[in-house]
Amino acid sequence: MSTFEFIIVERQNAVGIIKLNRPKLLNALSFGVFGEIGAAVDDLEADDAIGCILITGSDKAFAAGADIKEMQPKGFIDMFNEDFTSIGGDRLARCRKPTIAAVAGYALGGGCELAMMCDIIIAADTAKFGQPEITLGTIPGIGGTQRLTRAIGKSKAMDLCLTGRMMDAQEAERAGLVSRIVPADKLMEEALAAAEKIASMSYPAAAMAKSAVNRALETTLAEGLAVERDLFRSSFALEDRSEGMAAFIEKRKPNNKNR
Ligand code: CO8
Repeated sequence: MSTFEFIIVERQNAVGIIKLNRPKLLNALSFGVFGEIGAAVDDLEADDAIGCILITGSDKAFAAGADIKEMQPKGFIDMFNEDFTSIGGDRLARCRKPTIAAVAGYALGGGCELAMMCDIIIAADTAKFGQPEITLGTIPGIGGTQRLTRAIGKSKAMDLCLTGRMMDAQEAERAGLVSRIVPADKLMEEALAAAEKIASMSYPAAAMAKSAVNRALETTLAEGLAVERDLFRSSFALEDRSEGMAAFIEKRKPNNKNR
């Protein structure tokens, strides 16, 4: 089990919670923070008791971006040599277990990119999303031009990446970036309820659904439909599938064994 300086990791029932914990710097994502997120995902993914991972920040900021003070003195070769896509950052996107970002306050730059690495973004009504890197003379580096464009389309992604403006929770929901908006004081309650619901499902079925939805972003419709069909058929090899249908017929809750 890893120990952490910049994040707090808790387990609540079957949910693993990663809370970014640099409140004075609005959870600025230093290389240390990214490394710890990666280690926490490793731990939670390996833990059979965990069925869903929830990442969150503070009331004021999910994360206000990569740590500008840490990056400022670096040159091209420093950033070229930093493996910032495989640590923490993209590690979350490669997590096999379902992931939720619970976002209140600022989710800017790397913060917005971190949220977009999750399967679902639940936003407090205080959430603000943006890719302000252009104002610093740089561009998004861990998915802001790619995942954002796929999520909200070219025109709005260009608008955000070229002007650096922020969009509020309502605009983000209309644009399809977030799945739902909840009152700020209910964010953790609602996000945890969603995470616990997901964790109560058959884990292999959830992994299949996640894998199939993600494939939709990477491939043609015909190829994606073929993948979906194969995974659907494969689910008939699961004990949980047989149990789930029997439970429906017998009007009782399924007893998932995650196999
Ligand atoms: N990095 C470092 N420190 C930060 C950051 C940041 N991203 N954001 C805020 N802080 C610090 C401030 O410097 C301040 O520290 P101090 O008290 O020591 O001066 C403290 O947090 C509080 O911030 P503010 O006083 O500025 O708070 P305000 O409420 O006035 O403003 C804002 C809040 C609007 C969020 C403002 O802080 C802001 O604009 N922050 C920067 C946002 C930004 O530009 N983010 C993009 C960063 S670049 C990036 O994310 C590239 C990602 C590519 C991947 C890289 C992998 C390594």
